[in-house]
Amino acid sequence: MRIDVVTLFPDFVQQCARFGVIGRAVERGLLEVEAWNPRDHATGGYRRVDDSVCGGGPGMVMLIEPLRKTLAAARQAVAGTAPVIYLSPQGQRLTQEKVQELAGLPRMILLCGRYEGIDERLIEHEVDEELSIGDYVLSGGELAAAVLIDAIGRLQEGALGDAQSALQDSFSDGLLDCPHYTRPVSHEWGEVPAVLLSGDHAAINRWRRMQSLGRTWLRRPELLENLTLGENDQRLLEEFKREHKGNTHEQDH
Ligand code: 9WO
Repeated sequence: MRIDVVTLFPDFVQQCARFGVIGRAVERGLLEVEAWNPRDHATGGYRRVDDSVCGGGPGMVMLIEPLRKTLAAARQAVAGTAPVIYLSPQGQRLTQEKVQELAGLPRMILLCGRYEGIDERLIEHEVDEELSIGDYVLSGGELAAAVLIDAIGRLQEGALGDAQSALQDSFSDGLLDCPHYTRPVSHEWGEVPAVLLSGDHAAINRWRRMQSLGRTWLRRPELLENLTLGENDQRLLEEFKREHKGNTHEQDH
């Protein structure tokens, strides 16, 4: 997969693709990340990429033409259509389902704004989708682009080792992850749950599923509203709720 990023800070974006799982995916040719700087396509002595806000108000707005030329250059770089995705607080909220959809594309172009934003006419004519990683305003779209590159990059086939299969990701089925433990088995802060030491993989998988369901119920119940749980999952969640109520009752005394 190839991701082209239009950004005033290309070094930042390239650095984000150099480490860990994403760095290895790039080294293995599973992922390609290219950055394009609108300042390279700005004209005039000052190579302006922004201008004052029409109607007055604080800050600056990114100009149409440098972005238009940069997008044209990015499209021309590699054949094939690529959706243009603008990272903005006004976008559709990013979900794992959306990440999985995007991870299946051969190419995409990410557009990162700065200042107060981008001239609306550029968005209307060039942007296919707006995506938000959360309801907060950052200094620019680059960190959101880095999040998207990471979430998509780790889903590229071969990016994760077998032991880290993305298919095991709890969020891949809409649930929160189960707790994880490592050595020492005994610590002043507690013991590793015995089931994880039992070698009984069916029991371990059952415990992990119950923990994912239970944690989702406790911490993000709204996620369960979007899911249709099978009979087994419903039984596991009920068992978790009974145990949780029992523990909470103990804690009250
Ligand atoms: C700046 C600003 C200042 C005062 C009042 C309102 C304001 N809105 C903005 C603003 O949205 N600036 C953006 C900066 C313009 C587009 C790029 N920037 C950005 C993207 N900030 N936060 C994001 C972002 C992207 C994806 N998901 C969450 C946040």
